[in-house]
Amino acid sequence: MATITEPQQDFTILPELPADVFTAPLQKPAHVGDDWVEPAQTAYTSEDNQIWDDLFARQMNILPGRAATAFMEGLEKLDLGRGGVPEFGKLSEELGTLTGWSVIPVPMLIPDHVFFWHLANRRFPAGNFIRTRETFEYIQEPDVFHDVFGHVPMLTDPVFADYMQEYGRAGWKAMRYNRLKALGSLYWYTVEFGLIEEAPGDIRAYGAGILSGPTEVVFATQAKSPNRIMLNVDRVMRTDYVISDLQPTYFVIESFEDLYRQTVERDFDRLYRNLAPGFTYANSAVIDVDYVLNRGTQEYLLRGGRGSGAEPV
Ligand code: HBI
Ligand code: FE
Repeated sequence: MATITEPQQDFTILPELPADVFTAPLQKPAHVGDDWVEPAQTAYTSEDNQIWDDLFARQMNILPGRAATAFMEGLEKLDLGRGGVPEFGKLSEELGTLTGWSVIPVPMLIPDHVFFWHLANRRFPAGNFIRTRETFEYIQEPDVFHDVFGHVPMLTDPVFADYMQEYGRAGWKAMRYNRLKALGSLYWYTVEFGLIEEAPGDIRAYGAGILSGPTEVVFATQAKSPNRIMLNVDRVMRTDYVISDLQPTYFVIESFEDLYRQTVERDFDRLYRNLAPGFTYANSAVIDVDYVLNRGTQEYLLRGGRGSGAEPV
């Protein structure tokens, strides 16, 4: 098979999305440009700020001992509990000093190639809006609490910060091979739902999807249902994912250096050429090459998951 040659790798220029590349269509609001960046951060009401404070307090009751050390240190470095929704300008200044990242406001989910482009330039797109009391427990869309509380602390870790940028840069190649979904799976199982084994048997969460809600923190690190498998980038990119319920499987890294190394050393050309069009493995599958830390009972999934009101055991 012919090798697909790389395009000019100028990551400062927003790439064109070819019409024949598969990605979810999103309706761009009229007030944002092609970069999808909001002209300004939302002016939050006092109720909005109170929601942030209550969400913050709730998570701080659950996270110690369950969240990765790097995450807890990031929260502290950025002082995200100073009260109210953080101001992105100030946050970007502080984060810029630490690792050169900034936080920019976006209205909603943005297209994959625009998202990758921002990451490749060390800009983290964060949802502008905040959830309401009605959706306090669970929302599927990324709001400012998920994005800023969940993601931004990890960007204070120099190695993780580099991983995120490399991830964004990898988007160009995924687009050329029409494999954005496969690369999305790597994001899902690391940045959103990743676990790290900090010491033998000491499993902590570093994924923002876990850390920004109350239920999955305990489920991911302690429950009997899910599989916990050592991360293999090649395997993860062949694995399906669902966005509407607790995960049947979590992938565990030994260190952020290891995650970074596995990703930059991966021969993505070879991987993309060999991938089937869809995903090969179900999200609950355990396969023979896996290094399994815990084989889950899948009780939660088998009892019907979120829709059935099953206990997250
Ligand atoms: N948009 N606002 C926002 N936040 C995301 O996390 C995000 C996105 N668009 C696309 C996207 N993520 C995916 O490319 C990744 O989940 C792989
Ligand atoms: Fe997220």
